[in-house]
Amino acid sequence: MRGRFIAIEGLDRSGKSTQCDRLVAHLTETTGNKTHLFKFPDRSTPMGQIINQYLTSGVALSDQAIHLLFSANRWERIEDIKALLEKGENVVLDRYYISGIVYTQAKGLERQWCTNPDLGLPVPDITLFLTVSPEVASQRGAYGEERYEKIAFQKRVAALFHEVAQRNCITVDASGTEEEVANAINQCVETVQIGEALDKFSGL
Ligand code: FDM
Ligand code: MG
Repeated sequence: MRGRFIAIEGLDRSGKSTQCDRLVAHLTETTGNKTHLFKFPDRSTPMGQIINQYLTSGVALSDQAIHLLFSANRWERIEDIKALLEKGENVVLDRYYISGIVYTQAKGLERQWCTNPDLGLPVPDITLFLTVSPEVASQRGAYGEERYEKIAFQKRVAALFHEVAQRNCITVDASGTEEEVANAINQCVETVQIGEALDKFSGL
């Protein structure tokens, strides 16, 4: 049987990375199979390095160009992800195409335009959306260091995330303790049915 394919989405400083690490450990233990974490953007690739410069040092790129780079950065890792799933290993994603779409749409670009480059990517078995208010997130360590970590922008992203999550995600309250959030995530993940074939993303 193929591995489990789980994505975690949320605002900046919603605790995604911590929870992804915990979920990897949990899946390794409970399924007995290797579990891999992929983080998007993957800043280690050549495209990821341009993305990193854009996020951290204000390199100028048009909204369209950076959007396509974020999407290309997913496509450049997808064959590796599929191969692991087919071997029966699990894959956890720290952000995926929903982040890609809502962060760019929050800048004022059209939903359909934002969606197009990601059409055809494999759909996760479950996408968890960690909710935390932009105000609470902004109190967390090192907030404001990166380009999008501004409350007004995060509020626009949050509104889009909430709308999209209704049909595409399981929402998890991420304002509790690390332990409480991890338990809620583990419960959601246990109920997931794993189909043999991966669906192809056809829109939100
Ligand atoms: N981000 C992330 C996007 O704007 N588009 C994308 O496709 C992805 C994957 O990049 F503000 C934004 C979200 C965030 C920033 O992500 C860096 P991390 O997860 O904070 O490293
Ligand atoms: Mg961030």
